[in-house]
Parts: sequence; structure tokens; C-alpha cells
Amino acid sequence: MTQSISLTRYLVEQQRVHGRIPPELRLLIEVVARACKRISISVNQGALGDVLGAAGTDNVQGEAQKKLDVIANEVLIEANEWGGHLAAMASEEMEGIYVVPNRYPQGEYLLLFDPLDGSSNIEVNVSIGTIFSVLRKPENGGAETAVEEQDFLQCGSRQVAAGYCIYGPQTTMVLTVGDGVAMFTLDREQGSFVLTQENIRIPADTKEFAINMSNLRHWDAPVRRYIDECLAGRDGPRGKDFNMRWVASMVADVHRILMRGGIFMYPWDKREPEKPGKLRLMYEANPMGWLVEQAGGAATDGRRRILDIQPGKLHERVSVILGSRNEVDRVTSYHTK
Ligand code: P6P
Repeated sequence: MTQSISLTRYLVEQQRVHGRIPPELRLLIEVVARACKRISISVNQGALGDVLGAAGTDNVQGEAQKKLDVIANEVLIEANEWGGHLAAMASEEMEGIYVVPNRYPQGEYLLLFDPLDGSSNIEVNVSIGTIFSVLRKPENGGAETAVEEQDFLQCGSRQVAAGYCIYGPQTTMVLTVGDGVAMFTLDREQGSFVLTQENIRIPADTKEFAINMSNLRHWDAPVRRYIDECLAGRDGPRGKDFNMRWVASMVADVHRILMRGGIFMYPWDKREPEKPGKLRLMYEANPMGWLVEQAGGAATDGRRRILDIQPGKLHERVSVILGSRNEVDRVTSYHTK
């Protein structure tokens, strides 16, 4: 029987053998994984626990928070604030950054997360997940300078770790530290994440697209052209039939693409023309974009590589097209013609 490799052992080898991650970053990832295990317990309680329904509050995006949004956010804050590996955190559920309190040691990393993505699926028992991204605190001013929101506004190409935990039929963590993409499945008997796949690769071609088709009349011409060609199937210019999936949970749609290929699109549309898109750059598009690139795929906003976009504000939104490289390149070419 092949010896199972735990997340801890995988990270120790990334640290010791490959010299890729310092001890503090290894500790950070392990703490996030432990927090995700705790979130998974609450998610799996469902109607048996006091975790369903609305929290009665709105988040900074003006969206009604679910109880599990608040619980997941609190679990991640409480798990990460005391360890000495972090300077501050930012969350989809909080307007400003959360600076580690003075009673705890300050670290050199910044952690960003969407604590529970896809929470509209909670009540209908469809997969949801936690998305996280790790940056280094800029050196400006030395270690003693207080961290500010501006310190978070770094391009996605400066991430040092990114991943998600999907709470589905299995609880699975997918992670990159810049050396490809690895997947860990939660062994509930041991209570630990076990390596179940590494060097995940996204096929360059696909026959599966993911988009919310109800927005069709609001899309810009290049997106409309691409989807029309997919719908035309083998009788159209693509010469092959396509299938469609839309879970309305980015974590679930991206996980499917990492497992079998596909293209995910949440493009700009004219419902809110002043906004570049619905999804958030810092804690959704950047971590997912890096994971997809590390697996051989591509991620753009239709014109620019997602990871090259310089954020202007913490909760900046962006148009997202990611997945099988040849399909993303095709959509991008339609935008730039
Ligand atoms: P729509 C979930 O609310 C989310 O942020 C992503 O996880 C998901 O891909 C998208 O929004 C779904 O949006 O408009 O289809 O409900």
C-alpha cells in the first residue's frame, strides 16, 4: 500500500527539499487548512445546527450575509490572528483590513479570503467553498510600520500561495505555492488532509463552457460571439458540439475545470456598466487565476492577464474568463480584434 502523504508532509517537503516556502508560510497554510476543517464541520451540520439562513446583516458588497458566511469569516480570523505568521487579513465579508492585534506577534504575510464562496447554494445543499490568497507584506518602512490597506494592493503575480477548500461530496483542498497544483482530500477519521492528486493539468482544449446564460442579452459582442459559436456546435464554425455547466459557485466550477478542463466566464455585462464584472479580483480572480495558470490554463479579463492587473481598491471587481488555454485565448482574441 502506498504511504499516504499528509498536507503537513507535503508542505515540509516543499519547504525543506524544494526550498520553496519558508516555515512561516508553511505554518500559515496549515492554519488555513485547519480553519477549513472547522468550517467544513459547520457546513456539514446543515439544518441540524444553527447555521442556515440569513445572518440579518449585509456585507461591504451590500449582499445579505448568510449565517455561515459570518461563521466562516470568524473561524478564519480567530484561527490566524495569534500565530505570528500574519500582519493582517482581508475578507469579502469585511469592509476594511483586519490588522493583527498588538497582543499577538506580527508576521510578514497578508492573507485574503472569500470565507464562503457560493453561499446562495447553502440552503440547497450544493457545493460551496473557501478561497484564499497569500501575499507578502511590503518591506516599505521596515518591519515596525503599521500595515495599511495599500499594502494589499499588489498584482496577483505577487502571490506566494493560493488555494481553495471545496465543501462537497468530499472536503478537498486545492493548493499552489508556485510549484504546480496539488489536491488534498480530508480523511475525517484521521482529521487530516491527504494528498490525492498532484501536478494537476488542465487540457488545452475543451467541449464544456460555464456561464450564466440568463445574462445573454446583457453581454458584450465578443462574449456573445464566442457563446453563439459554442451553441452552433458541429454545424457552426467550431465544428464540434459543446456542453454547458453552471453551478453558481465559482469554487465548484473551477474545481471541475481543474479536474477535466473547461472554460469559466463571468464577463462584464450592461446590467451594471460602471462595474468591470461581478467577481472580486483580490480574493476570487487572483487565487483562482494563479491555480489555473499553474495547471497549464489561462486567466484573463477578456483583454489582460488577470495576474497582471494592478488593483486600485481592496474589493475591486473584474471580468473573469479562465480555464482551458486554447478556449481562453480564443475569447481574448475576439476582444482584441
Ligand atoms: P450568479 C457566488 O455568489 C459567486 O460569487 C461565484 O461563486 C459564482 O460563480 C457567481 O457568483 C454566481 O453568480 O449571477 O450566476 O448567481
